[in-house]
Amino acid sequence: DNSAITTAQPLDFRSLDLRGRRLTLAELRAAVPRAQHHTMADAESKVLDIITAVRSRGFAALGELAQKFDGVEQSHTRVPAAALAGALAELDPAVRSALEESISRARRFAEGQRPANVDVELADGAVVSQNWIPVGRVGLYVPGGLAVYPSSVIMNVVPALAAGVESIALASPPQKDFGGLPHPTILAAAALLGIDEVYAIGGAQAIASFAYGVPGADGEEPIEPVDVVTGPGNIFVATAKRLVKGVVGIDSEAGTTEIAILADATARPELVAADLISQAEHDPKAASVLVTDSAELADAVAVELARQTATTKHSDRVREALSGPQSGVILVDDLEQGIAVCNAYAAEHLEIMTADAPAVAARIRNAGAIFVGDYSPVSLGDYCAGSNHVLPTSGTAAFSSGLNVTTFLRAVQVINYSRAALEQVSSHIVSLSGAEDLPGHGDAVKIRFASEG
Ligand code: HSO
Ligand code: ZN
Repeated sequence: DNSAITTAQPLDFRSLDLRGRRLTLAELRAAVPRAQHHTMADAESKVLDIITAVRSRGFAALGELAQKFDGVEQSHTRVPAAALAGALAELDPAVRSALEESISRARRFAEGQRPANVDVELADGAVVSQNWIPVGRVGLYVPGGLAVYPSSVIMNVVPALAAGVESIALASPPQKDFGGLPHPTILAAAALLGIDEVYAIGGAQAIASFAYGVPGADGEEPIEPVDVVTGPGNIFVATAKRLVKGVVGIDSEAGTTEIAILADATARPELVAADLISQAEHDPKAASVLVTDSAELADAVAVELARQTATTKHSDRVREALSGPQSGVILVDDLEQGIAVCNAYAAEHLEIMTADAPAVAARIRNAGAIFVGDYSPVSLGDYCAGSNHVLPTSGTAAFSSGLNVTTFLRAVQVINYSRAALEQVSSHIVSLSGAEDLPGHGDAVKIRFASEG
C-alpha cells in the first residue's frame, strides 16, 4: 500500500559515497553526517541566563521558568511523598512488571561492574591501595519533552545505588497535564526504586539547581548541592551540564540521540530500517546513519524506510530526523573502511549487522554502546538489556563512557608506609627534591630520621 507515501512529504535520506576514497581521520570526521555544530553555542547564552537566574533568585526563578518553559503554575517544586506513592499504586501492572524486569537486569549488571579495590605491598611495610569510594550526593535528570522516560529513571538511579551513593535526588520537568508534577510513570519508577527526593524542575534549571543548590524559601525546603549530575537531555540540558562541569562532576554529554548501523549484504533491510526509525522517533534532530558496503542493501533500506515511516506513529518527527543533514547512508568499499567510518563517527549507539557480527564488533574502538547481531536492537538496550541507555553523543564516545557504576565512584589512593619503608626510599626523595629545586620536600623526609632518639 503506497498511498500514504505519495501523500506524505518525501523522505530525503541522504547518501554519501566514500567508495574509492582514502580519507584521513580529520577528513572522515568532517565528512560523516552530523548535527550542525553551532547549535550548542546558540544554546549557551540562553542557558547561562537560566543558570544565573537560578543562582541569584532560587525558587522564585524556578517558578518563573516553569511557567515560561513548561506552562505550569507551580505551588511547590518538591514532589510530595503522597504523589509518589499514589503514582506507584496506580501504575499499569504490565508497565510495573516491565519496569521491575528492567530494574532487576540493570541492577545485576551494575553490581557486576563494581571495580575491586587494590592493595599492593611494594616493599616490606610499603603499602599503597586504591579504594573506590562513592560520591556523597547525586542529582539525576530525567527528560520530559516529546516523550516520557521512566526507563531513564532506572538508568540513572540503579548505577548510583549500586555504587553506594547515600543521597540521591531526581528532577524531571513539570507537566501541565499532571498538575505541574512530572509524569506519573516517572514518579512511579522513582517510587519503585525507593527514591523519595524528586523535583518537578526541567531542563537547564534542573541542572543549575543541582549544581549550586537552592536556598529554602517560603514553604520550600532548600535543595542541597550535589557532587555529580547525570542524565540525558536535549541541547539545553547537555549545554547546562557542560557549563556546570568543574563545579560538579557530570557523566558524558548525552544529547540528542544517534544510531549508526554497520551492515553488509547479509543484513535484513526491514530490521535496519526499523532500528533507524526507532531512534529517529525520539527527536526531529535525532541522527540515523547507515554505513554499508552494499549498494543493494542501501537501496532496499531506503525503500523500507519510506514504507515504514509512512505508517509509524510519529512519522512527521521520523521523516524530519531521517531527512536532516545529521542522517543518511554512507557507502564504503568494504567492512574495513566501514569500521574506520564508524570509529570516526563515534556513534552513541552502533549496531553491527554483518556476517560475523561479533568479529566486526571487536574491532570497534569508538561507540557509546555496541549492539551485536540481529537480535540485539537498540530498543532492547533502551529498556531491558541490563546495559545503560545514558550514553555519550555527538562524537564524545571517542573519549567518554556511558553511565555506569564508576560514574558515581572515585578512585582514592591510600599511602601507608612504615618508618623502615620510608627510610628505604628517603635518599631518592632527597635526590629528586634537589633535582626539582624543592629542597623542602627532602627536608620533610630527613627531619623524620634526624634527631629522633
Ligand atoms: N534511545 C534513548 C533512550 C531511550 N529510548 C529511552 C527510549 N526510552 C537514548 O539512548
Ligand atoms: Zn530510544
